Amino acid sequence: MRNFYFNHDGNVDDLVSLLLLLQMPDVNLLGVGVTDADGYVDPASSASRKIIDRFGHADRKPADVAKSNSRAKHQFPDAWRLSVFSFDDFPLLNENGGQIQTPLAEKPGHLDMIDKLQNSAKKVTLVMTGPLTDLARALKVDPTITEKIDKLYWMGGVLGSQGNVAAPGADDTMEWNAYWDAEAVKTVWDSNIEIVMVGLDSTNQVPLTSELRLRWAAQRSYPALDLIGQGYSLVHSFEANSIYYLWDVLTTLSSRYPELIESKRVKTDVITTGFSEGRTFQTDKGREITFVTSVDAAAFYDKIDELAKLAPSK
Ligand code: AGV
Ligand code: CA
Repeated sequence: MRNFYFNHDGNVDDLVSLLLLLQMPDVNLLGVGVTDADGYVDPASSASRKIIDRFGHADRKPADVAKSNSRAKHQFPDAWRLSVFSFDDFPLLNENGGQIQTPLAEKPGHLDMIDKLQNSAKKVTLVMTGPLTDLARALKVDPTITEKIDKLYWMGGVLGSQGNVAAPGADDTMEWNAYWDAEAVKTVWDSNIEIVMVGLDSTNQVPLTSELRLRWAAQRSYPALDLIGQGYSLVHSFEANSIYYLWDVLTTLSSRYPELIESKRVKTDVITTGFSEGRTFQTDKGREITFVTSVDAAAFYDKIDELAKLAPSK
């Protein structure tokens, strides 16, 4: 068994990532933290607890879910943050009259992360699919947690010049999770944690297409694939530049199935002020990370199906 900790921020692909992490046969998920970023934190925590109730396996599911009290430097648009209210209301997650077994953790996200890491006998794989704020705050409270982190897999950043932030005062060279709190990215980059960055450069290779939606629809007799199809039906791109990708799911599957991806070692840094706040870039003076360059998309989609079919049927 491998020990994992997951911090996400409540958009559809974050919740699908949780669902799939719960199915990995040799992954013991020690804990889940929810950041108030790309989804409102209350329905995002509630939906996470319901997913664990309905789709977790008794021998390896987390005991609770921690709500973060970290706050944005730049908050996500409400148009994106609202979808989790609908997700949390899905009938598939509310067959128990809305009762939830998995409790909320007593501590906020960053302190929960410290506890779960320090209480682990083994090193932990940390997967983060939203801003890095909770990890940056955890490092300030207890810098020794780095000894318990095997690797950090982070969905965030971009090394090409095209970002995905369309906001006044931003030059669109940055990715949203980095823009939400660029200082936090810097803090994590300044630590000695082994970082694997899944940026837009690789996630651009796995867009959400109508073929994928139909592929999941055709398999909806499997409850987890039904939930995935329903979840993604909440998100559509009506503006240029806001195509939905399987950003977080790629990050999550990379953390356990590195054979799906290719990567290289690069030196990088992050800009924390001005028009390019949140921009990650390559530089010889930067710190070394593993940067994911490409993905075997066909194998990746197959893996989603395979894991989803392992979910408890009832
Ligand atoms: O920048 C990608 C991150 C991922 O962690 N999120 C979505 C994923 O959860 C922000 C984001 C960028 N474009 C979006 C986003 C869109 N069109 N809808 C919702 N979220
Ligand atoms: Ca996310």
